[in-house]
Amino acid sequence: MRISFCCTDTKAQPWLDALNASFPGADVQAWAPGAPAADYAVVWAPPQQFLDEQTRLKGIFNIGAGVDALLKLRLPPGVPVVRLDDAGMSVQMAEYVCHAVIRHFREFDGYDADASLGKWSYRKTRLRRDFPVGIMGLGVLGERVGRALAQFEFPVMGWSRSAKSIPGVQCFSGETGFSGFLAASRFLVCLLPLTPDTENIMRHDTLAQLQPGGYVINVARGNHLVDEDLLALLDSGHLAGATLDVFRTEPLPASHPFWRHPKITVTPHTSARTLRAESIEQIAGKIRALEAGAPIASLAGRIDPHKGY
Ligand code: NDP
Ligand code: OXD
Repeated sequence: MRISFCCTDTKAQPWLDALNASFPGADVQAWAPGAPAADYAVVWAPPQQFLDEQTRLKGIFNIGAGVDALLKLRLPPGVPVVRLDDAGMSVQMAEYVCHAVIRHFREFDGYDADASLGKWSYRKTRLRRDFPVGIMGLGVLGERVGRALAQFEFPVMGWSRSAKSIPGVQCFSGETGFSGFLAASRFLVCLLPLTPDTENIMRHDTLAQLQPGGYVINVARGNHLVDEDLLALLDSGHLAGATLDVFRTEPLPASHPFWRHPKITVTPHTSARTLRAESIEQIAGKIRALEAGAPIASLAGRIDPHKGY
């Protein structure tokens, strides 16, 4: 069995060592142009040439949850694409989003500013019911975030393509449910995959439907958000702030206004990192299952190319 590793912006050696340890006797290689075709590919944003050279792949394993970069490429026909299915990401995402929601709700930014002046002063208490949180995307990550926020007793709303039932989360679905979902939300958390249907979904006319004093948390992809529309709504006062982890261009260019905006917190695409040990364990388990004859349909995390996620 040959496994080819082709991951942009990722140090290959630790992954190769771990894959070799999982499959003693297999031929595990970092891809270089012209390398022999592999049975399985472990990828992150590979070049088109890598895919064009693969003539016998049985599976493509993406070492992230989002497959938007991969699905832009011409994939070998009929080869299943499998994403990471949690693999330690959902708890990180829950931490990140709960932290951002609580920091804004409890005005910890303001307390930090006061503390830097040596000032001991209280802010008015706020009511959770005035800060309902809407989560776009109720998949592996969105559902975990919703359950975590519900533990803190925030009113939590969720929106997905198909109808769902999640304890502690008021669920909306489909295009018909979207306006009601936005109008019921003050915080808006984006955990959608990037597809033609979801690109630019956070724009002036949608963000304007959030409750006054709205707060945007984008942890999905930069292309979900129209940057200028966010800035305009922050400057008009309709939105109170934003925490942004993902951007149209990454790294976020030094000249981008998000870096210096007083109401925007920027983090460098770090809300839920790929954890190597958990990811290899998951991928290796799926390769073993396929080699043992398991039907591809039985693998969790399989991408539906028609849906784009
Ligand atoms: P999933 O595929 O498990 O869930 C996607 C959710 O979005 C589903 O609930 C789906 O609905 C919903 N959805 C998709 N299209 C639409 C639509 N047109 N209208 C309404 N709802 C829609 O993805 P994950 O939860 O694992 O991950 C979400 C995204 O988070 C990833 O695609 C990736 O881009 C991003 N991400 C970011 C990270 C970071 O560090 N910033 C780390 C990991 C992921 P339904 O359930 O009905 O299909
Ligand atoms: C992912 C990511 O999709 O890191 O996993 O953004």
